[in-house]
Amino acid sequence: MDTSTQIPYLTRLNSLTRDMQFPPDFVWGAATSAYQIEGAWNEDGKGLSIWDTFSHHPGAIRDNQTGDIACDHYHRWQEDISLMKSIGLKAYRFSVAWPRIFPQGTGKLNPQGLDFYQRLVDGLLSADIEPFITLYHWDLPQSLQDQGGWPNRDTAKAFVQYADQVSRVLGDRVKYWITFNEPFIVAWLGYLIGEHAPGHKDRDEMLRAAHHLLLAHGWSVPILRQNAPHAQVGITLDFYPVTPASSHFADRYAAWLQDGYRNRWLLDPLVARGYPPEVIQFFNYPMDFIQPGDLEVIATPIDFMGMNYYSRQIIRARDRENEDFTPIPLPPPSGSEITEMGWEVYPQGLFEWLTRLTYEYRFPAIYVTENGAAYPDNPDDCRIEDTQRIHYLREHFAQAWRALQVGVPLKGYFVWSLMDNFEWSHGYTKRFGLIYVDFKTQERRMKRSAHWYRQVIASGKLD
Ligand code: GCO
Repeated sequence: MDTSTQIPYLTRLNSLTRDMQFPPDFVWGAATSAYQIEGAWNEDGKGLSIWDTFSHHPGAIRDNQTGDIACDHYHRWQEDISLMKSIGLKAYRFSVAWPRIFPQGTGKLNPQGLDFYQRLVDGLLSADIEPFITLYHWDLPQSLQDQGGWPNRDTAKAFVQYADQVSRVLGDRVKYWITFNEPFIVAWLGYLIGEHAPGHKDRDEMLRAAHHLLLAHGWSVPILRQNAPHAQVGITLDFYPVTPASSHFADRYAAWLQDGYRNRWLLDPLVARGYPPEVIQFFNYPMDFIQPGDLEVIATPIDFMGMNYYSRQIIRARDRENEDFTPIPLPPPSGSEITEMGWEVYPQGLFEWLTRLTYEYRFPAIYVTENGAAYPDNPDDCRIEDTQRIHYLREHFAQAWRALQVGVPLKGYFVWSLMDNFEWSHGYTKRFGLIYVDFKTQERRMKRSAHWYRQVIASGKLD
């Protein structure tokens, strides 16, 4: 069935997007992460990660689900590569599970863990799919958390050893390296809000964790370049346009603070601007964990910025009249489209951030390393007609195309996610995949969006 007959806005968009041609070398991909798909949590010498521990705490995850099995990708990776091939993906972004490589975080290496990623990389290359490795997508070895985790500076040193080891072995075959995925989320949800592993609620831990994540990144950039001679090295941050709730000065200032806290806190140090001073001052942060030379290390130039984009935030000041500028997030405006996560669909924000990263921050290359949406898919459809996901992706791809027209050095785009998977504290209740996974049988089925994406990739245009 033609989706445009079902949904009027698709018809409208079809006529607008007829000529949206992408460059022939545009890297169309899909992304996943180790803990969300691999399963095999205690196999072949793997050590425990903080997510193994956290997800086993009763009440931590929706319905007490865990990533013990997840998509069982550790055993089904060949089938998964075949599916990638059917979609026609040019690239695949995945993460390496640190506790498979160093079960205790440092020290004794587990060669079986490395072997898994060698097989995966070789399989991808022989299917003509470019591997993009993320070294850290949140699954810290538990033994490093036992020694303090990211708030402890030694964890950053351990990361460098791990990055060195992985890139020594895979550096001859893997060109694209992403040090960290969303370090803000690691520090904020993990150490301040407690919604993610390790579940702590401590402001100082959050600040230290964020700093050490950046430091680990900066230290490992030259090592990756040394071990992978043609390496392109970057980092992935999550970005949100922040819109003031009104034009009142207090709301605008609160939005600026939120932008500093949520976006620029990690972005500005990466480009040698240091931590945003207005945020430090407003929240009265102690910055005593910064040692001489740290900011220079963090600002080591990178080859590309990875951008994860999902939605925006609308912010008001806590108390306008009494000049309390504390940023308060508001729900999406009434009538706006939202995804199953409750996130407002705001495609123009992708354009806003791509242009900002280009013209304000001057990154030489940018990849959208994640973008996608959760919607309730109906498995009883023999074809899973996920028209809302197609609509979401089409609208965002169109903004990427717009950005290319104004000179943004956007090189590629990774849909989140290749397949339905373990969505952190939401367990298996939120499906982001292009591929439907039946978690009881592990059967995979391409959704309509995967077929649609295959056509976009094959033609290089939105039609
Ligand atoms: C993130 C992560 C992914 C999520 C995705 C959907 O951005 O939170 O990189 O692991 O699954 O973003 O929430």
